[in-house]
Amino acid sequence: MRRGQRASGPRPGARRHGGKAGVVRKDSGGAGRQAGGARKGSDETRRQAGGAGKGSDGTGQGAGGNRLTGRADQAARERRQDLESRSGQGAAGNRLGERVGAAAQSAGPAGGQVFRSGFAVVVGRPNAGKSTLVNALVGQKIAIASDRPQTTRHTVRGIVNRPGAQLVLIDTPGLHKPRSLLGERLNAVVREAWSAVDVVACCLPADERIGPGDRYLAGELARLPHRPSLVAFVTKIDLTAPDRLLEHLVAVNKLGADLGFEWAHIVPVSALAGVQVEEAAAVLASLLPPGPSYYPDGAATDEPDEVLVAELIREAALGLVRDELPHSIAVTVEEMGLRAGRAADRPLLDVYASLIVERDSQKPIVLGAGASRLKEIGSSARQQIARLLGVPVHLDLRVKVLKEWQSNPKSLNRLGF
Ligand SMILES: Nc1nc2c(ncn2[C@@H]2O[C@H](COP(=O)(O)OP(=O)(O)OP(=O)(O)O)[C@@H](O)[C@H]2O)c(=O)[nH]1
Ligand SMILES: [Mg+2]
Repeated sequence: MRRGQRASGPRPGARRHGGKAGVVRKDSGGAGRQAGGARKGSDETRRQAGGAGKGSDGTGQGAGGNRLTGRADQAARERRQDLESRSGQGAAGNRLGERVGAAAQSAGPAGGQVFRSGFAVVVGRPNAGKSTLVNALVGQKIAIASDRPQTTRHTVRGIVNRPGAQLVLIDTPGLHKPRSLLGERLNAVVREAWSAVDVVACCLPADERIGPGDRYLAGELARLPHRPSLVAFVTKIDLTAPDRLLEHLVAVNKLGADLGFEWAHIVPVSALAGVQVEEAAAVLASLLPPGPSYYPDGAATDEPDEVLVAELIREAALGLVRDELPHSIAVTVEEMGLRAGRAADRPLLDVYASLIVERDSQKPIVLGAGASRLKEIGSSARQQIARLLGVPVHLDLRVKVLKEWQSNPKSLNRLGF
């Protein structure tokens, strides 16, 4: 992937959710539809990309509100320019031409070879290593990961460019037995995401036996009417001995056979140790149909910055709380922008965010003694955000209670679920 490029975000068929600037939005609905739409062909794709670019900015912050994130370290300058443009200090520019140009550029066969492109959804039960693998495949962190189950709560698209192919990966929440309305909605997000993709990659961690959750999930995959290619990724292989891994591979193969299908590939991989990641990308790319690039080269994701920022704050919080609390935490970014009146070489990004819990009793836990835990969360998140956006950050983080939000349809809607 070319480093340093950042561009605006084409989302073929993308739907922008309304709401005020920076509030976490969920885009789950877009994924399946996007994939479905994109398969209609390049003209349609370009038309849709144009539509998404022109009229989609629900943030009210200009064209920069929804764009592709390049490598954090080298994209800093561009990001800053973009932030400046959003703060009224420059022009956002028309990136639609750039997108369509990129799509047109790679629409034809490269060097006589057929160019492949398409969508692959990454599924699996919670904690299976989906997001970590997606980050490894994309080559940068676009999705948060933690050892707390159900870390991922919306689909995240990551773009993997390889010679001769562009793969759009869709990370999903872990499919699980729901215990709340949130859980039901997360499962619906997964089912919608896999409903119209070319490939479904099912993560089955090597350090855990195939369980009822895996069988349930694989059973659903076997019955998908549009018959995507099914790939098994045996994740976290660094955690198992070779003989145990062999046993697991046999069990994965049997899982398909018992359900009447054969995996197109079974790929052992370790995203953390960087083992077989390239092979995993190659396998997915090989299963894509011929087609044009949907995103410009160098693009890594189309997550809006506000969403990435909210997720980084949630990730920092997940690392510092225990038991049931991770499930109860949501984060919204209320406002985000470069502080006015700063010297050009000393920019500062103000982020106003809320860390939301479900019960009054949870508030003091998140705060910690003398608000020490909240400070720790804020400090850790601030560093991550500054790294991602390439600009120093002032983070104003408050704790709010939104009673039983996981089970309240109105609260869930408000939070973008
Ligand atoms: N040792 C090892 N740990 C891994 C690997 N991949 C993921 N993990 C760890 O497994 C945990 C879960 O990883 P995630 O990527 O968040 O898993 P997920 O499937 O996205 O989880 P949900 O979003 O909750 O469904 C984290 O603590 C990761 O660091 C790997 O290859 N090796
Ligand atoms: Mg995840």
